[in-house]
Amino acid sequence: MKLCRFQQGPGRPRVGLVRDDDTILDLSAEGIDRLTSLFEFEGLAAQLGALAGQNLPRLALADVQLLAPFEQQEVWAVGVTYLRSKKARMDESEFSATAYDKVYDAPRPELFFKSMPEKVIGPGGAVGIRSDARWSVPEPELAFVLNSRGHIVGYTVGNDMSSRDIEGENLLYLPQAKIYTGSCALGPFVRVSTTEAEARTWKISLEIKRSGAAVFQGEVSAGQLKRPFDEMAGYLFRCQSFPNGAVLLTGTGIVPPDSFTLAAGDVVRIAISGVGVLENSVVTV
Ligand code: DO4
Ligand code: MG
Repeated sequence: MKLCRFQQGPGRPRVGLVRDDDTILDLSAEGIDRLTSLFEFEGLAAQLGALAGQNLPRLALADVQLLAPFEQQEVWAVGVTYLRSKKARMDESEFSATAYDKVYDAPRPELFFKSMPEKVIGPGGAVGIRSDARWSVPEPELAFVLNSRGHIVGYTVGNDMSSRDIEGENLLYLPQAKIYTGSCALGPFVRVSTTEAEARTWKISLEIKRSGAAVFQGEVSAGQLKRPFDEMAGYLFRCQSFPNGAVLLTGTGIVPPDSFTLAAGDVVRIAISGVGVLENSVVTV
């Protein structure tokens, strides 16, 4: 089952249950207009099952504007969770190579703050590359949607846009490499009621198009994520509370070759087989 947040024209954001036939059931008709509240329900699957059987207004996906699928959740990220990411970071920086090598195997993961909710780019929006960076890449990542108790209630598609030259120059520049206008995109759906075992069978793929032609394509299995899901969520909620829940990006396993950098006008398409496709254009900020 998948949930979304959407808008029609200038109307207020609404919550929808996504059906297999490219339509959505408008849950706002039942007074449900916040995903955050739904994520707090212990019996979410049963409740959504019951709602799916009701005669709710149905809208074509093509007729609505999909929004990032959450409301007030902070976005955080785990890093260096795939072998490919560890190798890429160690190659990009002699200065920080030991830190990346160590954190890959350490019990405590690398966790960093990524975005305030209001700054997140939704499906179809424009992600940013910094005008003062020379080497910019998208990072396609499986994202956990966590409720206030730290339970993984769903999964969405995430893009942890990064400036690799700034990150590689000095580890202390990480916040500047990771947090800037348009550096985080999420959506389009939240896949709920599924297990870690199932999520680990999903394929994550990235395609970057320039002037209509593919300039990079890559794929990884979410099964290659090194850390157990509860471990990553558990560290985020250690000694910190999130009254509205949180979103946690889980690291990238796809890294374009070192000769590649994004350019304004590119289109980034990230697909996760069990969730959906997040597509964004690129602008310089
Ligand atoms: O410290 C570097 C960031 C790592 C990261 O974002 C990733 O592995 O996805
Ligand atoms: Mg990342």
